[in-house]
Amino acid sequence: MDNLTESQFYGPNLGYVLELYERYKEDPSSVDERTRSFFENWSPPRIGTNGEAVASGVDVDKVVGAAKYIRSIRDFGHRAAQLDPLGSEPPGDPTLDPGFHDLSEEDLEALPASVVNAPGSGPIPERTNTALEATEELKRIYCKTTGYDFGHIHNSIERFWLRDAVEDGRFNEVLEGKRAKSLLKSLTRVDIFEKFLHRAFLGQKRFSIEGVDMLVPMLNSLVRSAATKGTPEVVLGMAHRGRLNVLAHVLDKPYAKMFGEFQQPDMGEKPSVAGRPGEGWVGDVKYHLGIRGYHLQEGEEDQKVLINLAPNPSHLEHVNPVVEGMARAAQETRDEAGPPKQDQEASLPILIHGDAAFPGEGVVAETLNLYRLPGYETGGTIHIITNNQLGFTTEKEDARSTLYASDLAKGYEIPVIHVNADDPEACLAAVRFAYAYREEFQKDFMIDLVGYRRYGHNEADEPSYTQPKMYEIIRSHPSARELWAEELERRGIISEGEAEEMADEMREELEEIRKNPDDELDMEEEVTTDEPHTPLADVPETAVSEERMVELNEALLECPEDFNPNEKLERMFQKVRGNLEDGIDWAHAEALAFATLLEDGVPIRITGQDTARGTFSQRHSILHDVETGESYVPLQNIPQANASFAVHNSPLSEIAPLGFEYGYTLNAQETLVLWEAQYGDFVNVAQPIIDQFIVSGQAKWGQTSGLVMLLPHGYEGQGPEHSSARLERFLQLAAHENIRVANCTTAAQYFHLLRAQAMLKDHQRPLVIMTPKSLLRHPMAISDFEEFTEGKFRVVLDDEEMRERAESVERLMLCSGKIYTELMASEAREENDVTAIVRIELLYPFPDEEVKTVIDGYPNLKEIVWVQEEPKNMGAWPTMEPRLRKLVGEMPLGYVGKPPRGTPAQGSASFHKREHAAIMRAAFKDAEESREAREREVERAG
Ligand SMILES: Cc1ncc(C[n+]2csc(CCOP(=O)(O)OP(=O)(O)O)c2C)c(N)n1
Repeated sequence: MDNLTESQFYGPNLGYVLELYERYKEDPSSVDERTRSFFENWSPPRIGTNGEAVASGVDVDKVVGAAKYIRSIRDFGHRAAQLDPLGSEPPGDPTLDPGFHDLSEEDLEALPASVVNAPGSGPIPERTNTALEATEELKRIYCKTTGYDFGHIHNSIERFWLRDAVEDGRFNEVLEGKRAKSLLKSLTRVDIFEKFLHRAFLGQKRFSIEGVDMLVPMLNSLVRSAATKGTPEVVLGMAHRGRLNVLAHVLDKPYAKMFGEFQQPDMGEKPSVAGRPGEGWVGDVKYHLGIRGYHLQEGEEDQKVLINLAPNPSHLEHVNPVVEGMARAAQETRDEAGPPKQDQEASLPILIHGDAAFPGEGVVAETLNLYRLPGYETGGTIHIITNNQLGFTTEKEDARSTLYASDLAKGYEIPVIHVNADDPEACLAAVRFAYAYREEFQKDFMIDLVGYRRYGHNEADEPSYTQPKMYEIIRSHPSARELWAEELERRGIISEGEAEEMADEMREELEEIRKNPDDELDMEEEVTTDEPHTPLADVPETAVSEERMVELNEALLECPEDFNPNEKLERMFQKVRGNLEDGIDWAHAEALAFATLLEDGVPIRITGQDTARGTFSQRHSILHDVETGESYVPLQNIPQANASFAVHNSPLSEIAPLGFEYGYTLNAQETLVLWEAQYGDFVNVAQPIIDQFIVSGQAKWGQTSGLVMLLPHGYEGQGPEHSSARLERFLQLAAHENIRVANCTTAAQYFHLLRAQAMLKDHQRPLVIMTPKSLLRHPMAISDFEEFTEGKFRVVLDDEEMRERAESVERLMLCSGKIYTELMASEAREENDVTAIVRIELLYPFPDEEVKTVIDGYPNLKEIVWVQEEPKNMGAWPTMEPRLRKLVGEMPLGYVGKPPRGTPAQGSASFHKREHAAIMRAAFKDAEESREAREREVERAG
């Protein structure tokens, strides 16, 4: 127990009591009656020399104790709330006992409510007289079936808003008449649908919602709020749990369609949601499928909300950043120059989480961290944890180190409501609360919906192997529908037997649809109609006229009159970018590509770690005034622009930022969206987003994306984590033209490639570009002006010098990326007049025809060698080898590069140098030398 002294009392409470006392003395009627009668027998304490209160006529400790007691109820009341429908004992808290504060009922009875509440301290003192009444009322509010967990919110305006909203009960509604019955109807649909599926499709996985049934009415309430507000889109992300019920009762997916999917579990042949049968289509299990459906607010045509349920992979929680990106894209308009214009009311993101996955998966924290960042904020996401108190078979003690499943949210100052899933009115109050908070503060809100899981993890799983006691309780625990029906009977809103009639009707309806499914199938559904074949070999024309280029370049070099640029940067810009005729380097080419696209009306968004400046100090897309620190973005200010340009530094993470950009592309198909990795090596941190969305989204869900990934790649002696963007992984994942993978070597090639990607709107595919580091400024990567004003992206670059004397060429070196510049610069090249060096700039889709044409153009070839700087088990070789073998027929095909390794690059710069010199030597060894001898050459260098 706290050892309170009077001196501790000196502070806000004493000040307040004294102030109240002064008011009372001046005008007794200015305080309420209870306070008046209290002051009649009270004399103020004297203040000691150190400011402490000494000797008073009132027991100051009691006042302090009461104030602390009230504070404890507000902050820790949730620990005593009955949150578990299965009736487990709440953890409680000693401070929730008045005795802890040395208070008896009589003490509290003797204090007026206002004495222990500072002015403006909420609505409770207004409706109670004594401190006893006030504390009892507070306990009724804070310790019932809702736990208000707000103690971590520091902002005082938010804190007071939250406290007042809880205590004046503005979101509570005791449901009556039609509204109470409508909820029963909704719970009946939820419950009977699951029971029907359970019986009709025995043993099939459906990840039943039962135990957190209120999720459906809660989501519908949120959608209605959005509709009333005029929000055109709700973006919803969730994993397997309860998804079928949400599809049926929030998105109105026809039952017949769902039954069809149960009867035909093989989704490979007949896609049911997006896409169509075709090459590459493989479909997905039914509880991962996305869908877009419309909600129409009754009677009002203009209150139509698109509910966009993102398809999700099994990888729990990884859909979170994708949903945020989709929501942000829906909130922005991009058809004018400048930054995009965001309207946070234009979409509402909702994320449903599992109680084991939320605290467990790192992507959750990464995504939460985005919610107030300028490039990522979406005006607040509403989170609901469908907390069934189990993860598969794992109990919470093994799943998290915190009391609540939601505790991670506290670190982000997200208010949390825990609510008992068997109290429907409390659940609905929680979503109203969440929606209003988002409206007020444009921040995330968390609802921890505490329920249970009726069956095992899936319906074929036996839960009593692992949780025998829990399932003993669950077996006899009535459903939310049954409990609500009982309550309505008790309140006299429905008659006995009415609830069962409702349930019977629903059963009959479902039975009827199962028998005659065709009657129901007339649903509006959006289907992707993208062509499966997207050869980038049909490269679009992307050259830009001289005049346009010069004008855009001038506009890019302009700054406002009163802007004070960094002098060094300004000098560098004028020198390197001042005259296009002097040649154009990589970053300059990128800026020009962006400028031309903006003029063409293509919006652009580019993000990544330190992307605004560029990791290698090459981009400088935001300039900073040296006097004022103000920033200026040339691409947002060129007068020719007809679309928006957004550039943002991302937080230091990969999964969530990449997932976000992928999501953004889905809802902004007209926009060129680029994500840049700091070094390409770090892209593997985002591997689940690549595997589960970027490369497979089309095959699983018919979902196309034009996302561009810029991945710095190249061996420059900087060690294992600053060398390789893991080209081999992308090439391994490439199939059925699901992505494009390029490793280009010149600024002009990069320029055309970016423009081509933006122009291939009807054939969108993610584009992976291995981008350079040293090549950013390498003379061989600088392109002549004419290369921009003529031509287009070339998938293969022939050896122009040797082409002139093709007859004399006996060896053909094929390579991709930076190693080309090294091969060209090596002494051996000068001495060797029988070897041509050809670059493959587009590695996937593999341009076999173009490569074949080049090969055929050298009639006297004796050997073809693939040269790369990566180890043999990495880089392009593992995927090039079978493709080239098919092309070259009997011709010997050799490999020159590093031996196979477990790590992509060497740890020391000198080792790197030795090895690269050996690769150069081996590459130019002529055909008489055996392949093994060449490989030994490189191995010896190690
Ligand atoms: C990243 C990841 N790890 C593991 C799994 C396997 N898995 C599927 S569901 C599940 C339990 C999830 O528990 P919870 O988050 O509480 O959701 P619930 O199924 O109980 O609703 C597990 C471990 C997965 N799908 N994804």
